[in-house]
Parts: sequence; structure tokens; C-alpha cells
Amino acid sequence: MASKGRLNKCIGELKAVFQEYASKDCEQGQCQFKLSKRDLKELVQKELDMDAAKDPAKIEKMMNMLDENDDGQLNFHEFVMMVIPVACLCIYF
Ligand SMILES: [Ca+2]
Repeated sequence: MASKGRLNKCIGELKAVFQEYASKDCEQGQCQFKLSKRDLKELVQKELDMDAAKDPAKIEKMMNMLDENDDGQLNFHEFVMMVIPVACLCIYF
């Protein structure tokens, strides 16, 4: 993907942040980056500075809400679904 344009750069940053905290999960020769609950906690703590990261119950709830395919991890699509509402909230504060 070309890095031209601010939105392209933002998407690239999203992907870079995701891959920095995610672990590679390989199944039948196919590898995908995925966030475990621990990865999610670290990402929320360091990249969003949210109080939720200090409360294991809130991380658990966040994981359950975002984990659409119930595999116990977040893929990039599920991760982006977390970023959108946070971005929407930031417009108002
Ligand atoms: Ca999942």
C-alpha cells in the first residue's frame, strides 16, 4: 500500500500498532497476527492510556465483545472494530 495521503498513513499506523502487540498464530501453514487477552491489555495500556487496562474484568469484557469468531484472540478486523468507537468518542472530547 502506498503511504501517500494522511488516511493511508493512519491505516498503516493501525496495522503497525496491531502487529507490534499481536503474536503470529499459524494454523495449517497459514499465519495471521492475533492479539491475546494479554496483548490487548498491553496495547490498551500503552497506546490508549485507558483505565480499563488496570481492571482485568474490563479487559475480559472488551475481549468478549470484540471477539466475533470466539477464538479467544483478536484478528485485525476485530481490532479495528475497537478503534472505530474510540475514534468516534474522541471527536466529542
Ligand atoms: Ca477472534
